[in-house]
Amino acid sequence: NEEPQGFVCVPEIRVEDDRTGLDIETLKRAFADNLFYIQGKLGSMATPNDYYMALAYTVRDRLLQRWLNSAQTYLRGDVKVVCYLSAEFLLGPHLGNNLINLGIYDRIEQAITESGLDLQELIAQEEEPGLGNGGLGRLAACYIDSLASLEIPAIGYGIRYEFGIFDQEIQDGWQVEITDKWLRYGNPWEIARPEIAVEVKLGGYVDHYVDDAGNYRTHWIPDREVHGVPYDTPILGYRVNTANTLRLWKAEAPESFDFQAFNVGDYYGAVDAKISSENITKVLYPNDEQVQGKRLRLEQQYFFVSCSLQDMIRLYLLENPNLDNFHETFAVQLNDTHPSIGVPELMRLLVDEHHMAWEQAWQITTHTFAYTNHTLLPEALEKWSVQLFGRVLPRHLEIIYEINRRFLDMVRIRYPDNDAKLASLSLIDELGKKSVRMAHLACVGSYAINGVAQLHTELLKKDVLHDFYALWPEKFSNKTNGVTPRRWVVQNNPGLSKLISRKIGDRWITHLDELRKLEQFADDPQFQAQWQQVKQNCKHQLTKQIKERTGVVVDPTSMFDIQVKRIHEYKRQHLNALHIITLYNRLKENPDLDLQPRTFIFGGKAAPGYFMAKLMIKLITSVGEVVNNDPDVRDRLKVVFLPDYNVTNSQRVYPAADLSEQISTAGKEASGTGNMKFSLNGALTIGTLDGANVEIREEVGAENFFLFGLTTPEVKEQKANGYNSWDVYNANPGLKKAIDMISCGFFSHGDQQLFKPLLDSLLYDDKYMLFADYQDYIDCQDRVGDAFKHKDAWTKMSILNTARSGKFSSDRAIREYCQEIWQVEPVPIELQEYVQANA
Ligand code: 6GP
Repeated sequence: NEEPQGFVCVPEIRVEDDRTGLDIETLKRAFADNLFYIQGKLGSMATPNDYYMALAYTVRDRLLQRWLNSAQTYLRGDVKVVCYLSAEFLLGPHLGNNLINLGIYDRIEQAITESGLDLQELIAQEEEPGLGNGGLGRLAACYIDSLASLEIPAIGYGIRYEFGIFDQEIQDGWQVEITDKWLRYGNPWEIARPEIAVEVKLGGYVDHYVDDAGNYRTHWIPDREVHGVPYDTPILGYRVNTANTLRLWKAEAPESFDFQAFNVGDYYGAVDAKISSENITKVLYPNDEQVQGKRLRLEQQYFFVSCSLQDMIRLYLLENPNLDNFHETFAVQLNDTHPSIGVPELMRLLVDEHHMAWEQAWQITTHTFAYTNHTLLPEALEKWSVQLFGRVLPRHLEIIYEINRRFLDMVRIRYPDNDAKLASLSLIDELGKKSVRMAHLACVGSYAINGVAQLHTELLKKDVLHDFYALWPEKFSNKTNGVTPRRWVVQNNPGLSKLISRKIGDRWITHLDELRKLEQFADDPQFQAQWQQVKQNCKHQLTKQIKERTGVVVDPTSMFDIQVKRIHEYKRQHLNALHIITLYNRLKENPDLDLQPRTFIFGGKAAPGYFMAKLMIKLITSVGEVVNNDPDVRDRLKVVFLPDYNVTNSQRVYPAADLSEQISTAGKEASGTGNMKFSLNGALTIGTLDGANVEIREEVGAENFFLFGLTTPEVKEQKANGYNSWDVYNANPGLKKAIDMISCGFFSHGDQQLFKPLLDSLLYDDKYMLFADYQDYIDCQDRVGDAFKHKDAWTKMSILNTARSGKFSSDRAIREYCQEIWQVEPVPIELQEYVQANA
């Protein structure tokens, strides 16, 4: 019968067929097939990207069965699912990670080599999805990796930005931002699901009325509606059958708009409306820890949260008759306050759309959400002016007022006649321009609140959220951050991984505490030599990359002293620069000084609107220009600014580090996660008692950590006692000289104005206490320089750093969240030989 049969009956899919087989010949054929049938190319005309795409599809085919089986298993009624709501997921490239997690890296490498190609080159083709700014977004990516690896049912919900974090170029020493067109050549890892798109309302007004049965009802009449289309990406666990879903929402104009406008002849008006709707997910706001009070940003937040909650409700109602036990199926984590609009949105969905009584809806809501705070910086605490809020989300503003009314009634009972308490706890800031405090909304609407390192959580309880802590101490707990050892050791440091596995087996990859077994070899000369060799290889690779990307030639035997992270005054990259200038001056005074050669490597992006941060980049590159080219230095110091620091580029950086710079002002860095990646890869830390540095030092031992600087209470005390940086400057000749050189144009071709804003902020304010910490930092760096000269002792410290960093696995962190906050259990996935086509 030659007639096409249609799809009346779809046959079952046999999964162990040519499309999923894992022997080398099958892999090679699948790769060639995909090149031909998907990319439409023959080898002779294929670009490197075509090859990458063909390989990506070959790998994707091999994880689809896990993905479908996982989804089907979770649909069963009795599974509790974690929903991680985050405006950012800084994933990094998928291909290498999926090869490792699937356990097919070596086979694929062989198949690709036998096809006459180079696997590393194909992996390098992938445009990374840079859908995040920094720590917060990267943490979300580590956490979804761990959730899948621990076989926890989970969905990551976020935004499919068309343009992620900008690409950074350095021109004439300044940062230049380039649009990140990451979707330009297509994205083989995502599958669009337009059939389950949802509608999101915006703007307009609210109608209150009594229905025929006498019930109070609310009707929100929006002035705009937008479609949310989910794009799903599989997130594979490490060597398990679990493949969870990352569901990112894209905004599209609803069809109806076009038709309406078409009928009245306003075709261009319709197109305008379409463009304006689609703008919602156009671009990631590139600010890290600095709120951008823009209407579009609020629309982004509401858009993805509403889509996600509607999606959860849809899924829930597939299996349940009503929403009464919604919170028993979903644990929803708010990754900072960006998704905290979820609290009034869930209330609206339950009360307005599903006609639930307020009290019951509030019970469900406050048993659904948990909130993680990621920063203590006041400029990062989100507030929305009531006026703007009411214009975008009129119904939510009403709901927030009602939540607040009930909340403050409770506060009044707890603190009678205490107006100050009411004002400080209220969801509405009444001072100046009235605004909604999103952190307060998150606290009131959540059953659990956590910080991301011990010190940070203590400071939350003491300062920022003190009044909430007094009210509900039982809601608070600490969950120290962690990073995934799959990406941050196995993938980015294969040499080290193999060395470790040869010594202690490979269970450490999922049980990172087992790295402790390395301690016994810390003094073993043979092991030390192997350890050094691995580090040296990594430094060679980075040296090559530095040459290619910046033209600077560095010495791989020098100490690699590295600071990579967003550029921020509180992170104090300029303190690091002052150290470089200080060493430079010593060499100028005494060219024959026996100085430990160092390569200073910086990387990081500045928010495009953050002038001071951009000036810090210019300072670093300017100092580099002078130092790198001064013959007196005789190459003993080199300064490199690696452009476009992102996940891909970072993977060469951590393994090559000798020294990790974690030098923020005490009390400012919530946790840090780069600090963990460095330590795991055997770098020693020079750091303040800030964020997770405190715990890293506790774990690795004070003798294996270079500590300097004021403590958090000391910072506070000095400020209270009228800290004056001008006096410190005048009293410290080394510091004074460094500052004066910048000021007189030594690093700026005589331009005395260029760095003035930066210097003025240091000399007349020094909010982040650089001058207060300067001398201690320099002294500590001298100890680092001396220690590095003793190769064996240094190597021992390096081994012990790796061996004792097991705590900083995101698996440990996720286990704590599962047990202490979400109350969820692993659900192992069975691989069925057949995927039921009609299931
Ligand atoms: C960051 C914190 O600055 C960093 O210390 C922490 O490790 C990371 O979050 C993960 O918890 N915060 C942000 O990136 C941010 O935007 C609003 O906070």
